[in-house]
Amino acid sequence: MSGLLHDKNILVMGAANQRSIAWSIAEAVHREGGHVALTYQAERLKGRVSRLAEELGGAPMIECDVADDDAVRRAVDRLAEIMPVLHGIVHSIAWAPAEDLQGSFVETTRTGFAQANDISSYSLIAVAREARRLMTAGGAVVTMTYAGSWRVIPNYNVMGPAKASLESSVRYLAADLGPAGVRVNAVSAGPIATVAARTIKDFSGMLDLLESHTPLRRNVTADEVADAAVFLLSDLSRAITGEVVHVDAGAHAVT
Ligand code: NAD
Ligand code: 0WE
Repeated sequence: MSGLLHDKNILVMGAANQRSIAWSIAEAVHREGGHVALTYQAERLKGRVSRLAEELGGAPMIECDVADDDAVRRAVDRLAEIMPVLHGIVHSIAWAPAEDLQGSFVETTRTGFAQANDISSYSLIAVAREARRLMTAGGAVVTMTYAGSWRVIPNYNVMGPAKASLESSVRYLAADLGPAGVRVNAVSAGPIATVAARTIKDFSGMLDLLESHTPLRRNVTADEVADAAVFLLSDLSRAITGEVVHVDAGAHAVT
């Protein structure tokens, strides 16, 4: 068997449904010969995620609410029974209160800011801290970010600073875990119509604008983002760590 991730054990966190970027990554990892374990946020998502897991030939599924350190530890304990050696982690999780993704940024609440950073940024540190005990053969951590971290995008609001914090954590984690052979990178994806994105006001207007302005004159698909994640999980990227790779049809390069 060939495949870029042949026989690699990869934990994929953040698949909620068929549109989730995490799901496209899980499919791409499977295609490349990797073994996927999926985590899901809560009981209410279990049914839907189990149908996805079936499509991968019965991938193991573990509940993990990343807001809770004990839940993260229990999830990694369960993972250890299935995958004693882990080669990769995909963190594809973000959340902020809906009321903080509209209106004036200056109205951002203390609790909204704390929650957005807790779920969307701190959780990467919590997961890396627990799961590194399974990454005894080295490995790769990949998280998902968005250009709202470094440029102002209307309504992205509190998620902007949360993604800036996430990208900075990628660099600090890369420095910390590099000596153990663990690389840490982020994919900065252009907008994709997932559940998390479609609730955003005038999302389709944004897609239309990008179609006429990006260097490639189009938007990106979750499958294209997934292929970049596979690259970052694979040995092809063995000298890349602490990096943020834009998969955005070139949007970051133009005004
Ligand atoms: P999605 O809604 O399918 O995925 C978000 C996931 O976060 C869901 O599976 C949800 O269950 C999970 N989650 C939220 N709170 C959680 C918690 N407390 N514990 C565990 N899981 C929790 O949407 P998506 O677009 O696939 O988002 C995935 C990642 O991609 C996010 O980090 C997002 O910021 C990023 N991203 C998305 C886009 C886009 O346009 N869709 C662009 C760039 C980056
Ligand atoms: O990171 C994101 C979205 C993350 C997100 C989405 C929601 C919707 C539902 C976080 N929290 C919530 N909370 C909810 O209650 N993206 C990169 C997608 C996104 O969101 C935007 C975008 C894009 C792109 C918001 C405004 C403008 C563009």
